[in-house]
Amino acid sequence: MSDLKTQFRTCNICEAMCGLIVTYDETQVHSIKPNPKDPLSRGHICPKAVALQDFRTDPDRVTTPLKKVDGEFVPISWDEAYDYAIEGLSAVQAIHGKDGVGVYLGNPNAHKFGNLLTLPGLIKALGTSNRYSSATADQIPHHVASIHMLGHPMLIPVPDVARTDLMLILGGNPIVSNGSMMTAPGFGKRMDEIKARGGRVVVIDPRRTETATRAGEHLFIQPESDAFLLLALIHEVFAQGLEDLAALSAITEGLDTLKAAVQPFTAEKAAEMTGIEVETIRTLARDFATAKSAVSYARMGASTQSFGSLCQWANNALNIITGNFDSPGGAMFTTPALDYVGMTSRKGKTRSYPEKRSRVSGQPLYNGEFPVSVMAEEMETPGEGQIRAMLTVAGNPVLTAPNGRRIERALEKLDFMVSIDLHINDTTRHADLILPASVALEEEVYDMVFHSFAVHNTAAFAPPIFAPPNGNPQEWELISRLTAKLTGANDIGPSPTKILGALLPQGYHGDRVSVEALLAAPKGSLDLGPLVPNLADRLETPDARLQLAPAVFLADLPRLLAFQPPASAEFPLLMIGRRQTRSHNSWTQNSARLVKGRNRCTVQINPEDATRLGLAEAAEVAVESALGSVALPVEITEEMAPGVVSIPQGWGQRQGRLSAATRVETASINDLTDDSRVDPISGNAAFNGVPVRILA
Ligand SMILES: Nc1nc2c(c(=O)[nH]1)N[C@H]1C(S)=C(S)[C@@H](COP(=O)(O)OP(=O)(O)OC[C@H]3O[C@@H](n4cnc5c(=O)[nH]c(N)nc54)[C@H](O)[C@@H]3O)O[C@H]1N2
Ligand SMILES: Nc1nc2c(c(=O)[nH]1)N[C@H]1C(S)=C(S)[C@@H](COP(=O)(O)OP(=O)(O)OC[C@H]3O[C@@H](n4cnc5c(=O)[nH]c(N)nc54)[C@H](O)[C@@H]3O)O[C@H]1N2
Ligand code: SF4
Ligand SMILES: [Mo]
Repeated sequence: MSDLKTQFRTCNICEAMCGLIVTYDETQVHSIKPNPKDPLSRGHICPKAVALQDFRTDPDRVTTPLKKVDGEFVPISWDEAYDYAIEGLSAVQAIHGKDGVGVYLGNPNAHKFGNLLTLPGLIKALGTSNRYSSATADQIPHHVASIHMLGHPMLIPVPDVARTDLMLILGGNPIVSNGSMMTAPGFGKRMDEIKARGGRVVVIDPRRTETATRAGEHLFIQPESDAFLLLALIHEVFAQGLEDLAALSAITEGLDTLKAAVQPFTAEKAAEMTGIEVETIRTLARDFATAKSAVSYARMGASTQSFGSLCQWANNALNIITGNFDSPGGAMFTTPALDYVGMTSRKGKTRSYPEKRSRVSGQPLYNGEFPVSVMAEEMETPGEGQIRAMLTVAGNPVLTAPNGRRIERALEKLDFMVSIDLHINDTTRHADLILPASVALEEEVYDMVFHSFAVHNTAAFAPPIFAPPNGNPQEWELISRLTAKLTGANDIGPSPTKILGALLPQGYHGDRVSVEALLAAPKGSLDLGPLVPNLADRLETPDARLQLAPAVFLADLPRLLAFQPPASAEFPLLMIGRRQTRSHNSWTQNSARLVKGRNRCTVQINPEDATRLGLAEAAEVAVESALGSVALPVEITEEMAPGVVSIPQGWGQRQGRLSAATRVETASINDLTDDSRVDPISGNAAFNGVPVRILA
């Protein structure tokens, strides 16, 4: 055992950035344990961290470039693969123009700084404006709220969980998800700490989640009605004369406009739409406004719905008018070592938003990307700008985008497709060429994105532990080689670590943080301190003022007022998704240690609804929407609000991957979701509140 080595490393599967201690020898991992001294995660990990080793040794992993020949994938050399990729993409662009190639970037890219630093070069070399990512199936309303209120899409407030006295959580389940746009590993312990100091956590969700149970206070809410609740809370704060912008009053615009705009959004109206009682709403508004500090946090459930942007705007506005913005215990802004906002500052610049609209249905483009909801129609609809070839990098939209089956049909008809991935899966099986990616343990790790959303400022870097198999390049290198081939450049440019080394000195802690300092950090991570008020210096709006009532949100209020839940006699139930501790989106289901045990891909339903429909526990049923049908077992539980059912996201792997040993037949929620349901301001997919029926 003398050759066992140890490394401190950050897990980069999800946003929590847990500190790990990995012991390994030349060929394999011996153990993956939590790092109790990590200043952010403080000893927390989840079962997925241990599976990091499985992604490397997965027998189904793609480990050579694969070319499709007569419908079968055959291994080819890297030289051949690069040439084939460039030929195929260039041929399509020669006939159909630059926009003939579409690009879809999936979630794992956000966790790999090598990809984040090299993909922009590849996209620029392709010159296409047909760009998509999982961000529009997730969080674009947060960015849109920040653009219009604060002037920069990445200037996003984070709940100061360590100091708050009252936390509202709408549409987030951080005990399971480990926090999103809020890096807060070990959230359960953090909630216990809030309560131990006499504070409260109130969860508002159509499902009594793991987070709700541990918080101890939970209110059921009807799907997609959050904006009514948030606007009524604002209405009540004004009505009770409790507004107080504290230090921000000198730099804020639009208080009177906001006050007038929320007039129709009374507690009575919110009660009717949400199912939460009038008195509860009034008391909650008073408690929130009068708490020493309070923070409202609205996440996935409040973002992936028809009113996602209104929710994120109203959520910020509630924090602002109660003095809980940029203030300890409220919503605050990080000062990360790598300051992405500063690097891409928009100060003094005037832009109009949305920057563009999509060709076929006119959906908005933000952050250079069109909504994934329009990707299929952009492939299907002839004319200038039609997508005829796709490049997917770390994405699986057939399972993860709304109306995934339509995407699948559209991919089948493309002239050419390249995927950079780990697996042949429901998306990549349509590719003509698959280029194998390196996995986490084969790469340097530094989190370029999620330090910006962390509840405490830290920084950590670690080198690779193993080399990629078969002498394969690291993923950034393969991306850079494609770029160099496209542009005719002689070399592939600096490594991501080199770029990082040049960027860190320009960040908030440039005097202390460098790659060398991070490598020498005794606990594997540098503690850069708690969140500090800083908004006055950071506002990026053209007039450098905080905009409380941007016109784009006010203009959407009549649509909200006219909203009727879409349940009908034909489709009487409303469907929402859920996340699970032992799976991550659609791609970790090949780890035997994560999928073992009972089939967790079930449709959850309230006992009253189950009885009315004559459904028995564990019975196999069909769940149908206007778009499709899936079969899966029933799970009857008091956790569900009446009238609402839940199916977990990320399942439904049909073919091409999952070796027989670990395969369970499951269903894809996105066979049921509808790509025509979007939040019109941001174009974000409205996954929540899809009308469905259940047939025994
Ligand atoms: N274990 C695990 N962790 C993950 C992931 C994973 O797949 N597995 N995925 C990662 C990713 S990519 C992300 S973006 C984050 C997301 O992290 P979270 O934002 O915490 O997302 P979810 O856990 O899906 O929780 C969303 C909650 O919204 C509720 N909800 C649904 N509709 C509504 C509604 O209309 N109103 C309200 N108020 N609530 C609603 C759901 O019941 C659910 O409890 O998680 C990340 N972490
Ligand atoms: N109905 C419903 N749909 C949802 C959601 C929901 O809550 N409900 N959640 C949405 C959210 S928040 C998100 S973020 C999206 C996620 O949507 P996607 O990003 O499209 O999906 P993932 O499942 O994360 O797919 C990751 C892909 O990357 C591959 N991969 C893993 N690691 C690497 C790597 O290091 N390099 C490369 N090149 N490939 C890799 C995997 O094999 C897989 O094919 O799903 C969205 N879809
Ligand atoms: S919570 Fe996220 S970062 Fe932490 S160990 Fe699990 S997957 Fe990794
Ligand atoms: Mo996500």
